[in-house]
Amino acid sequence: MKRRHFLIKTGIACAGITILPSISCSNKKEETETGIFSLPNLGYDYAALEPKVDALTMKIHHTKHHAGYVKNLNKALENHRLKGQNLESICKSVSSKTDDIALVNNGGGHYNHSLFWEILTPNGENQPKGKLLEAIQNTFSSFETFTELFSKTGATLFGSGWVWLIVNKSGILEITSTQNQENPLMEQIVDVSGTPILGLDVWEHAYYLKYQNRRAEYIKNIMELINWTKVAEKFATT
Ligand code: MN3
Repeated sequence: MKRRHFLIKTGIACAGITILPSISCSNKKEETETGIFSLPNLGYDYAALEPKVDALTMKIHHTKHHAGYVKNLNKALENHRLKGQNLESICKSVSSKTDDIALVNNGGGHYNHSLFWEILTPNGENQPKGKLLEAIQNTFSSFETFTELFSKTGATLFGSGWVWLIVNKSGILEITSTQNQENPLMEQIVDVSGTPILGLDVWEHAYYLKYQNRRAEYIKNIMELINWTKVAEKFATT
């Protein structure tokens, strides 16, 4: 808790970074070679998730919030020991030390949002299929129970953060949440670490224009926009 309080007190803008191979990114080659990160394309229009997520929220979220994290990540890396590493490596390497705070906030912000855009689709699927569905049923007893637990975790998270479905160190699916722009790759920072395959942004900026204080309603609706095919691809590579 001391660390989280410190992050808040410093007032450093939170953002995230990620260079997952599967994340679509117009400058992926450049990022891999130079460590300079850029804002990925969404893969769909800002209005494509209407009416569940409104176009203005999507546009501000992408062009202001996410873009800010990318800009501040690149700035934070200028004279940092992790410069030149890819986004996943940066997330895995950051600690709670003062030197890393900007990378936690902005590296996390870039990673988290890149994943978020990727696992949403206008053609949301009701539920996963195949091995991912089997794994969810084995771990949570049913897809419905998983959805209930995942949604409740997001709805009850205090303040700003993310709810995740991860493959943990034992290779088991697990639901977890993180504060601010932290994520489960940050094993030196979070209590529960692993590889995220699904992440949901529950910061107010993700829903407040349309839903105001009704976070649970936002979660219920956005869970109908999940690209389970993409989540299953991520699960298959863990
Ligand atoms: Mn956000």
